[in-house]
Amino acid sequence: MNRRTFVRASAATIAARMVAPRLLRANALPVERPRPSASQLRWQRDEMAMFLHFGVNTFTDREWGDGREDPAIFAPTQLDARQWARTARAADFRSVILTAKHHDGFCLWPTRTTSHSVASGPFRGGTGDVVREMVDACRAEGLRPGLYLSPWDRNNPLYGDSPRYNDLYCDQLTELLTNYGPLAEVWFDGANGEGPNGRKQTYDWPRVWSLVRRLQPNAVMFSDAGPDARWCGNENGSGGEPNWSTVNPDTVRYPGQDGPGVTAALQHGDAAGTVWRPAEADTSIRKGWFYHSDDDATVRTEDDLYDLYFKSVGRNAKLLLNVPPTRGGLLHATDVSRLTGFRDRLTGLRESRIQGTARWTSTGPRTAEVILDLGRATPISAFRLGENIEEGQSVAKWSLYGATDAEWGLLSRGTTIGYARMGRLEPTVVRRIRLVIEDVIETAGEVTVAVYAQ
Ligand code: FUL
Repeated sequence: MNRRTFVRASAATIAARMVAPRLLRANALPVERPRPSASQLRWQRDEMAMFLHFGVNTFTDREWGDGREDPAIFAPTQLDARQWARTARAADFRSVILTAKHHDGFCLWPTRTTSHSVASGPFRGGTGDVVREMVDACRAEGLRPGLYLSPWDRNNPLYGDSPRYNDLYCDQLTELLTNYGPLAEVWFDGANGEGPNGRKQTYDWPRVWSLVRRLQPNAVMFSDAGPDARWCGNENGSGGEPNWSTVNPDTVRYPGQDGPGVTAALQHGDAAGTVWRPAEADTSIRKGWFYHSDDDATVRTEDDLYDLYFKSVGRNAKLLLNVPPTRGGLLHATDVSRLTGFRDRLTGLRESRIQGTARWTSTGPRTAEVILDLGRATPISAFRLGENIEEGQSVAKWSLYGATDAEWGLLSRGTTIGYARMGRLEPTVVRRIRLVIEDVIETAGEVTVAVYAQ
């Protein structure tokens, strides 16, 4: 191996390239390892998106409306989508996803498909369009908009009449996908409740996905079953350990699928998976997804948000953090100030990065080691590892050591790295850092290592 090819001269950034012959696990691996599309890459590098749950539930204090809500109750009087977008941007979010329709069926845009929408209420005198205001605000603030259209619809009489409801659902999607410019993400859950008289709705997911692909080829489609990004298997925002961005598409075939192995497949992905489908970790800044004044005391603290970043982005997932607008139509002052504190913590982390000199050694066909000399004994409290995922994901096992003199002490160890693997440490004084890559499943690209004082 030519060492020069593998070492990046930049200070605390260490690049290692390992050659892993296909021999050992060749039969378990696809010939071509999956890699992210340009959209998936951008989606992951965004790191954080903001979720906005807003609708009739905001006014009834429910989490799941039953579809019988009077559209007149949707009456935000101070709605300012620019405040949502400004808050998101200031806190380092790169996109915002709005509930265009939740399970109650109330549409936040003036759809032609039903009168159960903003057009039937007092908002902007019946001429308003929350989706339009959200996408315009995002673009004005340099953010990319995304939309969630619940497949479960407790209002629409066609729900449960499978082909007819599927037509209607695709009509709603078509409106959203054609009238609002480019969308970063289209978000689907698998909720599939009762229809009128207990009728069961069978969704046509292949049709839905091909419609989105055709009308918004650059949008990332999220659901349990992707096709572009997958649910991480819980609603507390934690990425799996391990967390592979590859999956076997036969394990979770449609959103809402239940059964043995589904949760584990969502959380961990599959090292031998044939499809690139990274995990998105969704959670709320409050107890509920919708705003309830009773939840004002449950807003995550900045410490909690900082931890959440390590558990999601720091475990190779994308963080989708819900921050629900109030009845007035604004993000609550408490949520905004917690987000500001969180952003300050992230900035502090990035600015506390400690520079050093890297030395790389290949120790075997599937192993490598990187030593980072910080030049002086200095306290560290966090680290970040990262693979160059443009080339796929490969690291399966690693250990991180620190030393002030000749003796190495274990700081942390883990399995996958992927886009990012971060950890917080008890403040430890070290002069040198050593990352040992103990196993890879395939040729790995660059592995970067950074350490931080805070
Ligand atoms: C779930 C829904 O049932 C919840 O209300 C919420 O929207 C969550 C993000 O997705 O499927």
